[in-house]
Amino acid sequence: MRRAIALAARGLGSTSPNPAVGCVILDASGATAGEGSHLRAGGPHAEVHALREAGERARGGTALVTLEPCAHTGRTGPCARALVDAGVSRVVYAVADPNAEAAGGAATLAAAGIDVEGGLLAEEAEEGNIAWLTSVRRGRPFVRWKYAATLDGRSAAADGTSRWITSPGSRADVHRLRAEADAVVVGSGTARTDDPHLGARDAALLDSEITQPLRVVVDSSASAVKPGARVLDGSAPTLIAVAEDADASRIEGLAPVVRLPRAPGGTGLSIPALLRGLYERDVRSVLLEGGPTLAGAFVAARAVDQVVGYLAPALLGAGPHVLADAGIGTIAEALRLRVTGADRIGPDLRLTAVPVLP
Ligand code: AOF
Ligand code: ZN
Repeated sequence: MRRAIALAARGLGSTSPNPAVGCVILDASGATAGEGSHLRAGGPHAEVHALREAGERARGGTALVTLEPCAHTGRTGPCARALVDAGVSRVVYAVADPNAEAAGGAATLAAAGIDVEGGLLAEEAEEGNIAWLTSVRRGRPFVRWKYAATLDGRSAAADGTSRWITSPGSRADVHRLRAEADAVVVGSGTARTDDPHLGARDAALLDSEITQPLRVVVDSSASAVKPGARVLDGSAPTLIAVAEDADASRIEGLAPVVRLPRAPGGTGLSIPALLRGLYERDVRSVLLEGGPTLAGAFVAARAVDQVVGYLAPALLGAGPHVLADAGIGTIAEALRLRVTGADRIGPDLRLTAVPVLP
């Protein structure tokens, strides 16, 4: 199963709106007979690739899959049926399929007399497919909020300078997160002051091997994105989200524009409406990159599913904080998190945490 989880990771960033899935087929003697990864939506499922490689050796063998095999005929045929037809005698999967349309594979397999077991290394497999699983369960994209800060939580110095707070290793890691995401989202302040490019680069990969995320600028008053901005360089698609009542004539023609309602009582856009709009565009995972105002609005909307903080061992004592007002006025209202990872990246610390659900 651990191998299947590693195979699933190959599809991260390229299978959306479908899940990243891995599969290993063992023959009757327990030797690996086939391996498969789901690589793109509409393409063969992981089980199909693995069965193809295993051929006759699948008969009497065991299939290990990171997600419950599907029972539906969608863009491809049902994998549960393919496993029955191949004659495997045992199927072990990690996570049950939350997609109502495809679920039911375990029951199909059991009805065919196959020995079925779910839940093996479920936690690890969940983590490897967290974006897709969360988006299906919530009916909106998974949101990962990433920030880089000094140890005292500042994202820039008092004079606005911010390059480079974290080390090259941390910055490379952010590019990996961008490549995994379907969309990278920033607010108008970041667009105005940093003129970010928001593309993914990877020293180990060719540009053509990276699926570039959709670049989204939340520019409610349609005033931050200017002609010549780096997000408009055409190297990846860009979407500008503006308020319904904004005068978008300045930016129409620069990039596709989506008009959204404002947050009730606020000046920014409605975060649920923004996420709905992105989900409708097949976005299943969002990397929220800043700045503090937009991050505050996401936290206020309880729309952050994971926090990834890159902490540089430096102190500033002044300058903007990574998170602005999130509508939290008292300690009892704090958004409590559970740390799921603490890793050193060169001189920096990368902390990963998820909200503790009430
Ligand atoms: C995948 N790859 O390896 C597995 C999936 O759009 P379809 O017809 O390809 O079906 C997608 C659904 O099938 C998906 O939402 C999930 O519930 C199930 N299993 N999907 O894309 C795979 N095993
Ligand atoms: Zn399938």
